[in-house]
Amino acid sequence: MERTLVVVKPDAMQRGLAGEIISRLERRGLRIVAMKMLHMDDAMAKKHYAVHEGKSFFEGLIKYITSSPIIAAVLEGPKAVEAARNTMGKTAPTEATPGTIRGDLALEIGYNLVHGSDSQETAKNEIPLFFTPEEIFTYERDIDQWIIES
Ligand code: DAT
Ligand code: MG
Repeated sequence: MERTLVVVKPDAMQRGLAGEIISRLERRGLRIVAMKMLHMDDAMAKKHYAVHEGKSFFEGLIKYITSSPIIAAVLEGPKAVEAARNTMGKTAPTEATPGTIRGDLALEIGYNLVHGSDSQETAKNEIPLFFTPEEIFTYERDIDQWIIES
């Protein structure tokens, strides 16, 4: 089953939106298979956002993502990457459709509340930075038979 990394970013934690964000993804049908709260340090942030190194917003992004504790989670489901990204909405919140997390709850690109892996390959690289294999659970929910076609 496909997996994706979700991070509830510092602004969401400060605004008390962690439950709302996780709830929207969970209600969509995605299965939580790992979750933890942590405060990312500089080195971890730079690894996570390595692809953006050298861009004008990189330093601000590192400062922001390390400014407060965050919640990291691995969510699982059919097309989990696409489902999570669509539920989050476009990167720039003013371009995000109403009904999405960013479209409903955010205004600025630098405070867009949530991170989601952008491909299966990215997810496979991002997840091990946050979780050991033992911290990721394999299980089924009774309700899965009404959410996930076998
Ligand atoms: P996403 O988080 O939707 O995957 P991304 O990977 O392109 O977007 O960028 C990572 C984060 O960096 C993004 O959530 C917010 C910030 N960011 C991206 N582009 C930016 C820009 N042009 N100006 C300021 N911040 C930006
Ligand atoms: Mg990205």
